[in-house]
Amino acid sequence: MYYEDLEPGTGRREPRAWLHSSAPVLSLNGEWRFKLSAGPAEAPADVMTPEFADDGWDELTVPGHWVLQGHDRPRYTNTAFPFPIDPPRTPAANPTGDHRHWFELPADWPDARTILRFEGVDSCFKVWLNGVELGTSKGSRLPSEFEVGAHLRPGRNLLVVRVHQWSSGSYLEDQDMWWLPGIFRDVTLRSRPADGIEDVFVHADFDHVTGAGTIKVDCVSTGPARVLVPELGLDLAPGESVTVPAVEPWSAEIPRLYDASVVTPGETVSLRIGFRTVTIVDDQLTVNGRPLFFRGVNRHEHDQYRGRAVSEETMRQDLVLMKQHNVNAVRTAHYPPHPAFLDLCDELGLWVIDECDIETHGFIYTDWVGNPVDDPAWAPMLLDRMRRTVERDKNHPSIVIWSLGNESHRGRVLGDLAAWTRERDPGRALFYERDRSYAFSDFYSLMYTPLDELERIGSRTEEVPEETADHPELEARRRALPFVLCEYAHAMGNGPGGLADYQRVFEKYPRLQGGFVWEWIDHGLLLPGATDHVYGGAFGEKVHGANFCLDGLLFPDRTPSPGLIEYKKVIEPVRISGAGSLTIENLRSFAPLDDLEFVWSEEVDGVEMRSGRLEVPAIEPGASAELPLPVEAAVPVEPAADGAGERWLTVRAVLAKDEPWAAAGHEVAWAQFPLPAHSAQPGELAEPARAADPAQPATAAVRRQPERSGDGLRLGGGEFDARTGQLTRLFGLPTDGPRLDLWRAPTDNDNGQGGRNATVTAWRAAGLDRLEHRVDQVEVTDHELTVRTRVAPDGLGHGVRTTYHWTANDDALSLTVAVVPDGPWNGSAITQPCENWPRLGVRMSLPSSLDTVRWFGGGPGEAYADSRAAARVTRHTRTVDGLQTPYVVPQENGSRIDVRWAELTDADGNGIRVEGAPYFQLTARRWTTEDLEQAKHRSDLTPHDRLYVNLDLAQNGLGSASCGPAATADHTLDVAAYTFGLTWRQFGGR
Ligand code: IPT
Repeated sequence: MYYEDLEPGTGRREPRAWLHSSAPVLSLNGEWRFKLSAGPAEAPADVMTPEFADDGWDELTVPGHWVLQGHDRPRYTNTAFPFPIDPPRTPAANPTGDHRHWFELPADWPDARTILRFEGVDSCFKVWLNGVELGTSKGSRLPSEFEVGAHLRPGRNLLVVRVHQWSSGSYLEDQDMWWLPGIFRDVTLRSRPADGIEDVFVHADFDHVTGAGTIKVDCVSTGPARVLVPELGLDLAPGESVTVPAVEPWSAEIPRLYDASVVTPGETVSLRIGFRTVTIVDDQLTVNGRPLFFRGVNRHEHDQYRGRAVSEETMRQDLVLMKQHNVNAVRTAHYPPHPAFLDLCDELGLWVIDECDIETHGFIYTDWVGNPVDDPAWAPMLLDRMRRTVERDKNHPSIVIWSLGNESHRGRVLGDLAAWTRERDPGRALFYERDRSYAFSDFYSLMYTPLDELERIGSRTEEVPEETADHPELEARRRALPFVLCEYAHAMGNGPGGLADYQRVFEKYPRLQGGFVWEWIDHGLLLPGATDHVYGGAFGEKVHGANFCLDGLLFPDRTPSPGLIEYKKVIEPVRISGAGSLTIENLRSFAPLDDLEFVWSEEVDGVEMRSGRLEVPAIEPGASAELPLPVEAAVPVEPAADGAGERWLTVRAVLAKDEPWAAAGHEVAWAQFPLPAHSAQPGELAEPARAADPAQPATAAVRRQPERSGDGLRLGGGEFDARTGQLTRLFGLPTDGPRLDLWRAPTDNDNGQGGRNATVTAWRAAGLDRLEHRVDQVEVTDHELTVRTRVAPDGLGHGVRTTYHWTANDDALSLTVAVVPDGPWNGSAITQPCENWPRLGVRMSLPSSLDTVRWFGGGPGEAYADSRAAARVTRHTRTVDGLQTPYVVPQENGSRIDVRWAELTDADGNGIRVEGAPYFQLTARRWTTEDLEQAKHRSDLTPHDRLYVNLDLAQNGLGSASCGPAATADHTLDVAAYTFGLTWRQFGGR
């Protein structure tokens, strides 16, 4: 059967470029008739005939996936094939969708050849026009064209397409994503003029030494053709090469395109040409003579409602968001995207790795036995995919690298694909990651590499891979290749942590040419009428990848997650730094900074005092300039009434004028510098001012004394249970008092991957999720209340001795918490060691009416030890609900870092103020950590009528262990003795 054989297709035309032609095109997108059968055997035999009665059939929107339109169900697997591995056979239950579409041929449709084109059908189909079979095709994310010949009639025509969800092709399409069958990209009829243009291959090189551009456009045409580039005054024959002494090159930074056309008497094809030359010089990929540096993302096509049937508007939105967040490169993981996406990349400026639609990952479960990429019988299917990729996309200047595919282990056939590609297009580099000999790749590449390994690769001291150990020549070649980290920083749930560390290592070694975060967007689906996004397992699938598809920098609705905000900061193309003076570094490869304007502001206690513009000289790519500080740092500024006089200088680089992807004023880069609080030397930078230590009350203040009354105890604004020492009221507000908290609702990265790297395993084994609190002593002295406790889990010998030390003066109630680990935290003969804690702080509850939070510290978004570059110090305000980050699967989130003080107030502006000594980390939510941990979807979180507040000294870093390394040692919260302080005050006029 055609869906199980090793033929890539039948009756199809040769692959060719995606062209913008003047010849008539009829879109066949729209409402089609649809019927799903359980398998090919159950599908109606005469469905292709015009007489067939489809009255009872449903309507289906094409392009679209039937599983997202009420037929059958989507399935998500990461690596597993959702059918038995028996290549090239398919299961009997092979959902088969028959599509019927009557369309009217316009009366003026030319009397010439016509072709029918499908941009993408998942995974295999047969097509009939007016009852006549045109052919079959496989290769879901690739185009197929058929001659319709004399079968097309004036007036009404019937197109019938039978689509099988599973085919031999499915074995090559095991990407980590939803299995979404259907005609999910456009369907068109295209008139082919007698003297028209069949194919075009643009070669436009740039000589960075002379500034000259060389252009040659190869054409396959049925009429005499000319190539016109009006702006350059060119009128060339196809295949004629001409060098223009001066052209403006194309780069992702300055995406200069020249309009061009290929003209025959019967047809005009419009092109947009970018001059650029891709070469590998020594160990670096260069374009136009400059090494590239990828600040990249891996992008799947995903829309929360429509799956991979993404609209052009969505494609543009993705690219605009990428540009706005300083992303300069995209790997089209793991298949060629809709062709319009690549036009947009040319236009807006992105470096592209265009990846072929090949991934055989599921053969991991046969130990790679039967892997198609190592079986010559599969060569036609595989080569067909590479050809269709390269031929379709060969005219995009944005594409600088072809990728043979993803995660398909090793195999001879990959060598055939590489050889064909190099021959067909010597003008681009070639990429394949999984073959550790890299024999078919111009890059050395890995995924999810830990930092220390990355350092070794940068410094060329990495170990020899097994695959090249006995092949010195291959090993020498591999060692000389540029390195690209094609996937890293797994953005699943809260995270990734460590982006700034990766960037530091990337920038240190020229061999490292950057990386691509995994991945751009969460693949959550929003089904009709639902409020929660679903992920694997929602449809009763037996084999599924659960929430492993929720690992993007965008939430499924395309709102940026904190991970994207962090990435934007870390990959800024302009670095502003300083000590004594300012240094501005242009980290771009091609563009000067003349599109940017530099502005500064000076804040005291988070309130702006002065601001202005910075005059920045021209700074060439790779160069930097030093400038004097823009403020008269010696001028004393009065502290704000509620502050300590902490001064900060903020310098921001913003767009000077509108760009196609953002308006003037859009912030590209920024930095903050602490200024001396008072009259220091002009131009001097300083450590941030520290708030007073609450444990050391100012001498002038009146120290309050504890007063007993019945079972209670009052100390300043605090009321305590005299027996337990628990705070019960805080300035009159009921509270259940701050008590030690070491637990957080595990993040996906805490959970690790299937037990690997699961920090949470050690945490749970150490009982951190079930700590009991025992009060050992409540001691009241003249001016102090001291509560000594031991916090420990049942059944284990370790715990923490925790002492709460309360004092009060004037209007302030202060607490110092001293924590000392006790017992065998480093494990025993049968328990494992627990080396770090998720968090260290206190938790308390307050009335839910305090639902506005204003704070001075890091923000506005959440931040953690290894994901805090984007937090800037100023005053921020959010509602309690606005503090939450809505991860699709609830988990720890929303922590604000370096908080000096925070005010939690009600609608009348009354409430509580809490101050750190000097800083704390703040979370406030209307549900508990336990609720967060239990919840599987956002709607599982029901607000209580209390506010749960965590005031932490620190939290463990995030890492990206959901697929990769855990937080590195410098971002872990080690099990050790700590002391921290907090002070509360009544706030407002209540
Ligand atoms: C890597 C895959 O290439 C990618 O598609 C995705 O599945 C990612 O993992 C995890 O989300 S492969 C893995 C072996 C690192």
